[in-house]
Amino acid sequence: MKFKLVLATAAALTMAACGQQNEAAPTEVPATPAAPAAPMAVEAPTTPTAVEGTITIEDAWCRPTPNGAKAGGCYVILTSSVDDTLTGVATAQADMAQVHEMKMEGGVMKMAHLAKGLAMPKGQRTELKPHGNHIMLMGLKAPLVAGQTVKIDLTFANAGTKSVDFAIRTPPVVGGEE
Ligand SMILES: [Cu+2]
Repeated sequence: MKFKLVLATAAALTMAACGQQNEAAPTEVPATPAAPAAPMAVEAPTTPTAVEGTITIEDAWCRPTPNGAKAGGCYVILTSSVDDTLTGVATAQADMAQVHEMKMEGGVMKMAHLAKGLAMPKGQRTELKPHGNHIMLMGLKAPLVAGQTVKIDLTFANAGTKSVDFAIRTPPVVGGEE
C-alpha cells in the first residue's frame, strides 16, 4: 500500500517536471497516425514498405547530470535522404525516453512530448539542440557521466531503429549559452 503510494507520487513528479499530464505507458512510443502503413499490431512480421534511404547521424551527445538529476537531455543532428519521421527513442539507461519540443505557453518556455514524432523533411538537417527539440531521458538508472556514452535507440517511421552511442559531455561555453 505504502509502496504503491510512493510510486504514484514519483510518477506524478516526473510528469509535472516534464510539463505533460496524462501519458500512461512509459515504454511504448505511440505509432505515428501519419504512417498507417506501419501498424504496431501483433500480426505477421512483414516489413512495412520502406523507401530506400539513409539517415545521417551527427554530433550525438548528452549533457552530464552531476547533481543526481533524474532527467537528462540528449541532442543530435539527423538528416534523412528521404522524408522520414523520428517516432520514438528508447534506452536501457532510463525508465523512459521521449522526444520533446520547447514551446511558449503564456510567456513561459515549456517542454512537451512530441507524441506524433519529429518530422524530418528529406535532405534537411533536423537539429535536436539545447533550448530546442531534444531527447529527454527520465528516470535515469545512473547519472550521465562526462566521458562515458549512452546507447539510445532512435526509431524512424521509414528507416526503422538505429542504435546510436551518444557521447556524454559538457557543452562548450563560447561567449554565452549559444
Ligand atoms: Cu524535455
